[in-house]
Amino acid sequence: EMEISLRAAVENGAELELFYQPFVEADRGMVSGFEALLRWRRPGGMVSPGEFIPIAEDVGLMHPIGLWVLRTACLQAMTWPEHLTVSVNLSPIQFRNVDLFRDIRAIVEETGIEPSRLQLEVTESLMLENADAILATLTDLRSLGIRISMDDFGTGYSSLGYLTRYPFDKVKIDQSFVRRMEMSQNLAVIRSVINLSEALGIAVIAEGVETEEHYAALKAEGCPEMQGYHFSRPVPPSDIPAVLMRTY
Ligand code: G
Ligand code: G
Ligand code: NA
Ligand code: MN
Repeated sequence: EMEISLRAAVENGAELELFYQPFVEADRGMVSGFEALLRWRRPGGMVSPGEFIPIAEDVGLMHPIGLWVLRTACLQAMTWPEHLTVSVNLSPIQFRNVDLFRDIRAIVEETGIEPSRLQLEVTESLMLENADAILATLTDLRSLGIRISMDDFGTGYSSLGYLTRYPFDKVKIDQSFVRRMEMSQNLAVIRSVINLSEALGIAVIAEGVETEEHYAALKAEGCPEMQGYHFSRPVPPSDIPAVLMRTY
């Protein structure tokens, strides 16, 4: 049942929306970019992507949805000040489509987005797929100037190895470490990811920053960029100007 209405939502495009959650640069306390997060507004209410993305993946709808997200996010970013980046999540399923690279390149050209403003977020589960093909696609995307982020870092099976074997520009420290950073084990992981990314020349951002205390503690650890409810929840595009007015 959800499959049929999801198919209709993709075809008429009317019920899908993107919300945006800011990244904050710790030094200046200013917004550096936004992550696009998909929302499905059905007549009965909002459905979480956690619920419908697995279905979209199962029924072959993830590729068209993913391209809609990318095109919409790039067009939106074209209305922002030019220093702001836009981040888009990619499902591992999208990498099974041999046209993925060409489709992304076409959207970059068609929307006119400066490729270095575009970040694509992939999760560690992607690295469990066909490694050579994934590596080739990520390398092709980077050759256009697009940035690649590893999302939810530290939750996977072989996180450290992936960082050296695949061409990432940024790692996103998973929310689970930040949420309970009072525990010395979590703090140790956060510290080592910050040090490691520095040593490897990779950018780093902490996700799930919900409190002033966590913001201050992460700044003290030298974490350069952060994201979380402390700064802003994901907001509709109409709220972006207000978010840009704030400093933290
Ligand atoms: O926004 P929210 O916390 O409800 O997102 C739940 C999950 O859905 C997160 O894991 C998030 O990464 C994922 N998600 C949100 N938007 C997209 C999207 O456009 N594409 C993909 N592949 N995943 C998304
Ligand atoms: O998998 P990914 O990291 O893309 O998931 C992003 C999801 O995390 C979004 O759905 C977003 O709503 C949620 N999120 C973002 N910041 C916070 C936060 O500070 N606390 C919690 N609990 N969730 C957050
Ligand atoms: Na993400
Ligand atoms: Mn994440």
